[in-house]
Amino acid sequence: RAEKKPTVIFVLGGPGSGKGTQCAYIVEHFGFTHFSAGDLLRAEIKSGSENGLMIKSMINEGKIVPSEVTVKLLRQAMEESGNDKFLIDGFPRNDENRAAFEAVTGIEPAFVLFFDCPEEEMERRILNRNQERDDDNIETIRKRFKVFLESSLPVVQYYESIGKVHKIDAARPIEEVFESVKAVFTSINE
Ligand code: UP5
Ligand code: MG
Repeated sequence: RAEKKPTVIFVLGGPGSGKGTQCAYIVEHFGFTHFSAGDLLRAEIKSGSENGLMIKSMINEGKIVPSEVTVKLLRQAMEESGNDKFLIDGFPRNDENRAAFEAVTGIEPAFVLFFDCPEEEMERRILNRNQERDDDNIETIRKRFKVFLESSLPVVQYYESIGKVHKIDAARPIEEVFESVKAVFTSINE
């Protein structure tokens, strides 16, 4: 039985680059279901699962949670959603994440959106956010930036090397960034 694979778009970019903000707009305009890997992990902590403490300490250190945990949460969320078009935000964060998702789901992304933003601007945004996230303190923010440069940018570079990245200048006002995002989705649908 040939089952049609869902469409997946990975939404990548540094901490505070605007991934969640832009995904909310994409959902409104283009009918995707949005899953933030970070949000799923934070929900897992709140649920009191046996992995909760491990996840909490990794997030507080800005470290990348083991793929088996994150991929399982993403796969469950996708299965339960009833949709077949997904924005996966903040994942994959390293090469191991990327390989594990592909091995478990058999899905390769249709394309990757990459929000490019200078670190000073991302830091400013996170410090102004006030969402009471445990990792929004300056020490953890610096660790998140370091992990992003060392482990996550190489994933973006990999997808660039196979021609799948749409790079967006994310250092502009929210509406302007979304105009560029919209142009990508509109050109894909034609
Ligand atoms: N804002 C947004 N766009 C703006 C704009 N154009 N101009 C001005 N302001 C703008 O935006 C951040 C703030 O900036 C908001 O206040 C917004 O209003 C404003 P947001 O859209 O929230 O940015 P986002 O890129 O989503 O930032 P976030 O902090 O969520 O990114 P991270 O990648 O750091 O966080 P995430 O939740 O993905 O991951 C957190 C941690 O979970 C990781 O550090 C890691 O420890 C763990 N994790 C894993 O281990 N594995 C995973 O797969 C995923 C996460
Ligand atoms: Mg986010």
